Formats: sequence, structure tokens, C-alpha cells
Amino acid sequence: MNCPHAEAARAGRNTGVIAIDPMVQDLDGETVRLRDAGVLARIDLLGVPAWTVTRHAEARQLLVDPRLVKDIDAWGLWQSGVVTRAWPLIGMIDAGRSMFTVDGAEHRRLRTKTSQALTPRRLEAIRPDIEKFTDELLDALDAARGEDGTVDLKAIFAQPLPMKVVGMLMGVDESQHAMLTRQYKAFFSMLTPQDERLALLAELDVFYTDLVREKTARPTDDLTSALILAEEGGEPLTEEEVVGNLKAMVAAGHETTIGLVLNAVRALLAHPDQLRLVLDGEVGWDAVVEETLRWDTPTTHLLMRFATEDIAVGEEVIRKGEGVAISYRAIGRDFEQHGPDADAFDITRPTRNRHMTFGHGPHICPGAALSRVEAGIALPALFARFPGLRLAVPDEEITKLPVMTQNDMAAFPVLLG
Ligand code: STR
Repeated sequence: MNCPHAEAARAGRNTGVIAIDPMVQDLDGETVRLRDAGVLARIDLLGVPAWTVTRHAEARQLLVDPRLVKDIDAWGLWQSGVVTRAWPLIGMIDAGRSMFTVDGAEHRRLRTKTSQALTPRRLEAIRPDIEKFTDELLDALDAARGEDGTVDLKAIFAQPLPMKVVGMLMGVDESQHAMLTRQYKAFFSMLTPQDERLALLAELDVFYTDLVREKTARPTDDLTSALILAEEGGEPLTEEEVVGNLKAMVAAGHETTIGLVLNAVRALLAHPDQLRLVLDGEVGWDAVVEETLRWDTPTTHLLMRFATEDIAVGEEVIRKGEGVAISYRAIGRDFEQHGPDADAFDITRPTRNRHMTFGHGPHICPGAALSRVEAGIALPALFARFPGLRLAVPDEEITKLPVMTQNDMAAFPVLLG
């Protein structure tokens, strides 16, 4: 074909603006359009222009480039007042001071304790708790079977499990889990009016600040208490910083793992040959987890970094002050990284571990090991308990939530068998 766009796309150059659909009606189509639009794609986020990185190699470079920063004050559209708190995605960026929003030496200071608490070795200690939560929720699934035998695997299993785990780690009482689940659902949904979203964020701030004050008065053995206590000889985190980290941990730990567990179950049910390989012990559950992370990433787009100088990427230049997202779902489908069959789910693929779904560089997901432990416990336990598990509706009827940055289903109705 002699279409200049197709040629430009093959050369990795950008071909137009892609409006990210707030209703997420065709996630696979959008992912492919982004990948095919070039290394850097121009996107429109509810009327706000930005770049997004769609390829593995370039994302790897940009994620360690100090000229890209998280500080919203480096954003031209924010400085000029074009973007304000009225923009529905503002809460993804202007989220308070925390390890998620700060770079450089200050970032290391904000993040060290959290990453130390979440190493694979430290996580071994909470494995029995995660197993216990999993067993309890499997019982709950059994009990929640409707008249017709269907049950929502999301509501009863995939959603409460990560909340219990992150709640235990951070010291958030069980009695608050339903409230947090409800608030985050409304926070992420593009159907929530912006004034309601801002109000719920303010409520969450009050909730977390109260929690931090309580832990300051009566420290326990959770990570929130650890964040409050100063490092030996170090500068303690401020209350705002502890609150910011706590918010980031609960939001991220809760939301992303739901997607990981459900996307893995969905992929296995849609590929029974591969499910067989795992159940027969020919391929490990870790392969399922990694291939799901690559093929159907829980985070679709990560918002946002800002250029403090002009940055050339291939044929394009990100201008000083422009915003850059990272489109992890497109990156997982990169042909250069994963071969011409990158769009296929294949747990035996040699590159399955070479994905970038947890990011790269200083901000690489501090909860990566935790999510692997959670999914690595939940998935085998689910299929061991319900070997006849299957979808209660045709796969095409599963709809995505209207969430622009996360890849999450509205519900996942199953028959337990
Ligand atoms: C949600 C709102 C909030 O109070 C704090 C944060 C900071 C961490 C963010 C989180 C946000 C949204 C989901 C994110 C998470 C970090 C990882 C997670 C972006 C903005 C991912 O989807 C990877």
C-alpha cells in the first residue's frame, strides 16, 4: 500500500491524533491503533493533548530520562491554566506529594521504606495470610452462587482479595474496605461527575490523614507506622508525604491486582489448550501471570510525565512543557520486543518475562513482587477448587469499565462447575 500514513507508521512515525475513549468500547482496537500510530502517538485525553509512548525500547529509554519529570508544575497546559482541577483525569496526576509524584533524591527518600517492605523475601512472611484470605473468598464464592449457579468472580473474589492484602499491609481496618472499594470505583469511573470526584478525593484525604494521626499516636507493625517513624539518622516523612504514600499504595495495590487476576482467568478460559498445559503441570502459574501482564496489562496508560527540555524521540520532538503518557498495553504488544505474534496469548512464549508492565527506572512498581505473590496464590487455588470453572456468558459480552487509564471489567460472571 502506498498510503503515506502506513509508510510513516511502519517507519515508526506519528500519523494523527488518537482520542482515548473514556467508555473503553474497543480496548483491543485502540491498543493496536496506538501501536501502529508510531513510537510516540499523539493522543487526546478528554480534550487535553498529550504524547504517549507505545513501544518497549523507547519507553525503556524515556523512563530513565531525567528530563521527564512527574511534577505537574512542569506542564505547560497546567501553568497556562488550560488544564485545571475540573479536568476529570486530574486526580491521576495531581495526587499529593508522594513517591508517585516526586523525582530524584527526594523520590528515593519517599520510596525506600516501601520498597524495602515489599521485597520477595519480606513478602514470604505474609504468604500464609494471603492463602487464608484466598481460601475464605473461595468459600464465599461457593456460597454466593445464584439460583442459576452464576456468581460474579470480580465482586466476590478478585476485588476483595487485593483490598484485604493491601489493607493488612497498611493497617486499614476491614470495616473500611467496602467504603474504599466504592470510592475508588467512583474515582476511576469516567461516569462520575467531576465535582463528585473532587469531593470523594477530599473525603479520602480526611480518612487517610486520620489514619496516619492514629498510627502516629499508637504505632503498630504495619507499613503505615513504619513510614511515620524516621530512618536512623534520617529525615522523617511529613504527614502529607505519609498520607500520599498510603493513598498511592491502597489505590495501586487494590485496583491493578483486580485486573491481573481477572485478565488471567479470562485469558485461560478463552484458551483451553493453555489452561490444560498449566493444570497438567507442564507450564507453571508464573508463566500465566507473566504472559497476562504482557498481553492484557492492568494499566492501559500511565499518566503522566512532563518534559523539562525538548526531547527528540526518533522523528518526533517532545517539546518542553508537553505531557507524556506511557501506554503499557500497546507496549506489551510491541512486535519488535515480542515478535510478529505479539497479539497472541501464549504462556510458552520465550519473551513472556521480558515485558515492561511494572514500568522501568526509578518509579518501577514497588508492588510488583506483591502482585505476583497474590496472583500466584489466587489463580492456582481458584482452579484447584473449581476445576470446572467457566464463563457464564459469551466472552464478547464481558464489558470494560469506563476507566481511561486502567483495564478493568465491570463484572466477570462465572459458573463454578
Ligand atoms: C490514584 C489516586 C490517589 O489518591 C493516588 C494515586 C497515586 C498512585 C496511582 C493511583 C493514584 C492511580 C493508579 C496508579 C497508582 C500508581 C500505580 C497505579 C497509577 C493516582 C497504576 O495503574 C499502575
